[in-house]
Amino acid sequence: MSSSEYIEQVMHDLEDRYPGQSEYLQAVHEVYESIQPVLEAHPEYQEQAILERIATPERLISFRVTWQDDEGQVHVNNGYRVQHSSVNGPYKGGTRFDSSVNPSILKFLAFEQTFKNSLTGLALGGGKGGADFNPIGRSDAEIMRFCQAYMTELAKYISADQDIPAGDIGVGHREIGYLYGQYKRLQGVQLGVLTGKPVIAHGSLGRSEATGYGVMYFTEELIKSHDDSLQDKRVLISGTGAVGLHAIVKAIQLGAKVVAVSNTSGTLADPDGLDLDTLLTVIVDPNSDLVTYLEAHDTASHYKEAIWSCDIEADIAIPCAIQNEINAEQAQEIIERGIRYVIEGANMPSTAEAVQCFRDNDIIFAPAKAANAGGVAVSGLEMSQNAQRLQWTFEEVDQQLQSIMKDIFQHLLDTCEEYDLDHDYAKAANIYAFKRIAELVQIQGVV
Ligand code: 2IT
Repeated sequence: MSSSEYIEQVMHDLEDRYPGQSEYLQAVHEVYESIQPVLEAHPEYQEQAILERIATPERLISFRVTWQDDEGQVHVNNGYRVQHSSVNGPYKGGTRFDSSVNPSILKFLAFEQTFKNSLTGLALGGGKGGADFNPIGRSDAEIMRFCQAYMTELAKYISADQDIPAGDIGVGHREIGYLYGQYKRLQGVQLGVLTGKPVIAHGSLGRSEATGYGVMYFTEELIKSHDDSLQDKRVLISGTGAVGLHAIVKAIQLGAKVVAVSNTSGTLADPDGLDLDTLLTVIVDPNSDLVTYLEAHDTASHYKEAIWSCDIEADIAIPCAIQNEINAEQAQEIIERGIRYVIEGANMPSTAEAVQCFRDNDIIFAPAKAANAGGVAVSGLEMSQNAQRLQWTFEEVDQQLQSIMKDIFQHLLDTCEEYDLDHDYAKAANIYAFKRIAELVQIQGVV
């Protein structure tokens, strides 16, 4: 069978086995359509079923989470942990609490995480977990009981050397604190069993900022390599969670103008650039939303629509909200409004059709698995600090983050050159990570 037939057969097989797991199939397809040159150089990968072994999670743990709300009502949620790949180290990846969580979404995230983690150069395998629990509107006590119930099941499967969860959408310092406390109650002290811990609980300085800052460090490298600069570039950023918030801060620090931001309360825009101090006050206050910004700056505008559907001119788009937030139609529209660079801050925020549209229009596109790897990279540094029983300074962590993001971009440039990919950084990230993972699978034998 030719290598393209092999890829096609594996994709057909996955579609037959996992009908309806659209996000998972989308993520695998995006990688496997890029790696034909590697398969051609390694015909033995077919007999060894390397594609099947890389796409299939080593383990998918699924459990019931039973908890009681403040009124005494008992609820049942579905909890999961996808232990996708351990070939590059212990399973590592975040935890998402959101009503959209299902096996397809967690399998896509764990698959992506495996590739992302291998790009960091650290010894990290891939995993992801979560629950279809919606934390919005829940009291602190309810969040604590939910986290305790979730960890009561999960604790059986994780440890500092085996599987190290962190946060993601719906899981921040507070949740990690409760999850950590419950793990300790059940299994004893293990500092490094979770990352993204509050700094006082021996989390890493700079972990909260790492994904957003990393996205901007990566963007700076990429723009420089195109003989361009971030200075005064007009930037659109969706999402005001941990990733979006810190991307906004770093973008402005690096000289760019953030001309629009968005979250579930709509889109806020100012063609002259939004004011960082007011924006920070509005974003971090749980009792206000983006409209509040207008009280201090009436030159700005607020729209109810998603940022990608608003008529705002800009140079760079940085989607930091959620998977598949940019569809083909919106991709076409933002290109018409002047966007030349798209850097993914969220995991897989562009649909396959949107990515194709960027490619067809020569937009410089950076995939999440490279651009947002700074978060998990600093999680890796948190594991090192916990193992050393030391806490590094913010500057030390930030320095290492910058150097990791620079190295990732360099790997993409080198891969583009080696495989004659022009500036197809998505393909380069897939090829670079796939080569490493495939070799790791091979050298560890048939297991
Ligand atoms: O998507 C991601 O890379 C994360 N949610 C961070 C994972 C981690 O283990 O820090």
